[in-house]
Amino acid sequence: MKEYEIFSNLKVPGGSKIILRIDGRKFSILSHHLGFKKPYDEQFRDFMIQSCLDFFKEFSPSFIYTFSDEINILLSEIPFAGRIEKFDSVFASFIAGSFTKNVLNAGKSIKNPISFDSRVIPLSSALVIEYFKERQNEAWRNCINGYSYWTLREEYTKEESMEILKNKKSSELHDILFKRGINLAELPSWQRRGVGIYKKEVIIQGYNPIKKENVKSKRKKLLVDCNLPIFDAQFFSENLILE
Ligand SMILES: Nc1nc2c(ncn2[C@@H]2O[C@H](COP(=O)(O)OP(=O)(O)OP(=O)(O)O)[C@@H](O)[C@H]2O)c(=O)[nH]1
Ligand SMILES: [Mg+2]
Repeated sequence: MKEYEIFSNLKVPGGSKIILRIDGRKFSILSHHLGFKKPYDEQFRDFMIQSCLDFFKEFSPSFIYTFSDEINILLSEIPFAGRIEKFDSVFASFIAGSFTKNVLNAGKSIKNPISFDSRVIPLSSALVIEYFKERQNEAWRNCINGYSYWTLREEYTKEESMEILKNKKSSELHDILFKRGINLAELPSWQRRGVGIYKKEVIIQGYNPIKKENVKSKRKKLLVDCNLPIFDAQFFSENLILE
């Protein structure tokens, strides 16, 4: 029957960088059941971050970027001999298992099993930076739309809010929110720009007892960065993400 396993030889192209995008399935319903605050909930964010950290410890990727219910992962090497079936199944189920563990450990109960979808995106190094810039733009759009909708819902029904928001430019949304006391530019960075998980070089102060002198050395420390800059080439080169 092996000849019927027709997708098992589907592999990522050699020589390209591999990004995974893993996205929560029906998380609008899950968030409602778990009673997360709208549009942003710190505990939900922390569950997503913990899943990213679990992934980092298990698979040592180069970079993870998360916002809302999605996780973008730049792999540092190609596991499973590059087999797409393995990537999509193992990584998505790993995140679903981790996320479920995080929810249960926090003392919450779940009605239905949690799942994530997964896609594999092969890119050249130059396009990797473009990819993360695009996802960060999506995080920002998500932030504007989320605040606009949930702020209007305090005064209007679902249908009325959607009608008001239809075809509005982002400057008009800024105005709607500003009039109601929300300045988008002052929202926490993790809501506007998402969260990065990566290893950052830090300088460690030590003491050499033989030479009897203070010494400085470089170490890489895993960082959960909730204060990301707007992504540009400098961010990726400074943090050696594409090395
Ligand atoms: N309350 C709350 N909900 C959140 C938060 N972050 C993400 N979500 C929910 O996650 C959803 C993510 O969007 P989508 O991935 O398009 O929606 P989905 O319901 O997961 O749909 P599929 O991915 O197509 O299965 C948002 O619409 C929110 O409902 C949060 O901080 N608080
Ligand atoms: Mg989703």
